[in-house]
Amino acid sequence: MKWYRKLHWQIIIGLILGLIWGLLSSIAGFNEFTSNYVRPFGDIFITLLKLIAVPLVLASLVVGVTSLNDMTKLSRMGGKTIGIYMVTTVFAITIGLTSVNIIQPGKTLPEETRTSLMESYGEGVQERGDAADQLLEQSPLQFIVDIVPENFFAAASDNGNMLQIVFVAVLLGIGIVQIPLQKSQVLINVFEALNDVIIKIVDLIMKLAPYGVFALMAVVIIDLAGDDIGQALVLLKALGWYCITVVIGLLIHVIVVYSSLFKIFSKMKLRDFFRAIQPAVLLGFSTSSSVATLPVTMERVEKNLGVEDEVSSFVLPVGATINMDGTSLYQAVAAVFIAQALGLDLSIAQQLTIVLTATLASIGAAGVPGAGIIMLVIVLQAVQVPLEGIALILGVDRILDMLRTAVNVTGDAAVSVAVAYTEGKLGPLHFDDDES
Ligand code: DAS
Repeated sequence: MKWYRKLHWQIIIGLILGLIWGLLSSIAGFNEFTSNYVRPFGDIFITLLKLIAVPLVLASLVVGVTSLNDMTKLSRMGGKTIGIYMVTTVFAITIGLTSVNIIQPGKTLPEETRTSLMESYGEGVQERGDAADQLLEQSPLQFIVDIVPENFFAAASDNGNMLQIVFVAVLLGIGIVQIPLQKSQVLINVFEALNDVIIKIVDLIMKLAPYGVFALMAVVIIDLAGDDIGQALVLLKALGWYCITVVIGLLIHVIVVYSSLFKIFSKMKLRDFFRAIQPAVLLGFSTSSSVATLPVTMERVEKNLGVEDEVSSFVLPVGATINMDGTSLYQAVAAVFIAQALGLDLSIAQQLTIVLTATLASIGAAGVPGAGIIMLVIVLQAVQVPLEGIALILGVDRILDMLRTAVNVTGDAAVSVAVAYTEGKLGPLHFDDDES
């Protein structure tokens, strides 16, 4: 099989060509053409993946729950899953805080710039302030209340509410196993067949990935650069350091935390792990959506990492919404960067508050593009950093969203390996040499 026929190479080529197209478009001034005739293909691709995410989660979770022949397994696995997810999230935030306090990207701005930023950042992000007020009017446990949908079909239509789909699917699965098998078998067969059909549809959609990813990257570049690249040079330099801080934090987290996780559970080599889930990580990067990537994450975790579907169909949908190591690390860095850029010093107590609020904010963030920066308002409000500072980092948020979503997807897959290993449901690794 020639290398360029392999899907992940095609996705990488799509990414690179998209970057080149975006830069040429900004420099040669045909952004309007790109926006009108390239952007739609990226939108179609993401929409297709979101279309398939809800039926996939429903079918795979019902199949997963009904295959757990005794309910104790579900509660045991649920507790283990949530526990490991929370531990990796706290590690992520701690790594984020350490890197931003050592590199101090916000302090690369000249003193006079920081002072003027503190004065001038009052306009332009009021709507984020409103979002913050709404979020903060809610009780801290509102995100738990939001898990229970009052109407399944309404929940199924709102992609960001994947937790509600998870809730209904688990409830449906528990209901099915409570009735005699000869009655429920027909229903289980239907969901198993539906699950297989959906995985086939995912394969079809994935054939469009290189084209969708090309469009997504081109659009990211023209949105970031705009028409006049020179206007924000000083801020760009500070933003460059800010992005470097996030990237270093994410790399440390992935290399240190996930390889440590594998040393304790499964002895899997990080190299093999990434080779198995590479298309899902790349897709998370290009779509900035854990939910849209979920179908591919599930396929790679089951088919290549050897995680049995009764584990993956529970661990992954839950992880795609509440486990966002990349997002929580990013929120810690962003909050401190904005404080630094506005000339504010945060006390240790305030930084410890960031650990709690970034954990909650990442749990509450939906697995869709941009969710992390919206939930960042909770963290900023908790440490009295002006919300207006979000305007500073908006321009580069999409690129960081791509990186943190790739880490979010990686974290979900890593924890599914750990949970499967402790459940004795981890089979051998499998690499598709003939991957198309
Ligand atoms: N884009 C979100 C996701 O899908 C993460 C984020 O916005 O921080 O995981």
